[in-house]
Amino acid sequence: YQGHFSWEKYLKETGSNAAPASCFRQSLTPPVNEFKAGMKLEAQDPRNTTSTCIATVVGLTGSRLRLRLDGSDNKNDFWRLVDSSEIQPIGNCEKNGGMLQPPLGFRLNASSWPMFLLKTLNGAEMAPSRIFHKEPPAPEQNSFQVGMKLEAVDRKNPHFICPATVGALRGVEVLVTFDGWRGAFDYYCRYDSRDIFPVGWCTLTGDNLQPPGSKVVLPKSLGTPTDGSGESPAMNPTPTVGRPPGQRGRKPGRRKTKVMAPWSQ
Ligand code: MLY
Repeated sequence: YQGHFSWEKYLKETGSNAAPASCFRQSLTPPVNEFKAGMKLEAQDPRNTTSTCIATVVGLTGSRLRLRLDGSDNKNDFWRLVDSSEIQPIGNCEKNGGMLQPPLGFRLNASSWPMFLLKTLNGAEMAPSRIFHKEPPAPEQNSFQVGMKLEAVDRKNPHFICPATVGALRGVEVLVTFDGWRGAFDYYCRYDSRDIFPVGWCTLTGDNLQPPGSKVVLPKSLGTPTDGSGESPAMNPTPTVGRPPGQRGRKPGRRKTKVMAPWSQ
């Protein structure tokens, strides 16, 4: 169940095409997620990619894991596919001659790291190596085209996967733009990024695809609307009159009006 959003209807309504699956560095049949909350594994520290840390699975969503580095806080969770090369079974780092590192922002004194490591691994449930999947190979070249539709991680809110459009190409990079949102969430990534997926990915994995935002984004040639309403969806307009400047969004106590988007089922 994906909040009534239907790609089939949406592609028709917008007269657009999905990027072919061969454009992406993703498995054609998404990898099964056999991880369980509480399992421990090794992960690259996203804030310090040269260090390998211990991570705990704190959530599961489709083919992805919500991870938290042991010894870190709960404000820096990150998401990885079960076929990411940035996660490994415990023991892998040492096997390759490396040493497990405390995460950036380790909440204890650095000198207590060895004892912390012993304690965190003692009696822990370690994710078995058979539930890790090999990362798919990268396509040979960037074969995206401007206007193609895809599903993409919102990097500012990485638990969200959202309908998106290729906004531009720049060598090996693609500009990911989020449908129905102004530019604030856009980003360039490599064509073989693990954060972009073919249309239908979330349906296959059971991950939760967000519906598009409701801002009508006009083609650049028609000029940019300058109403200053920021990133708030247009379908839920809130008059600025009578409200303190800078305070945006919904009036307290007022219920969001349910508006049917044309691409809803
Ligand atoms: N609280 C945020 C959420 C925005 C999400 C946008 N993504 C889906 C592209 C906001 O309203 O700004």
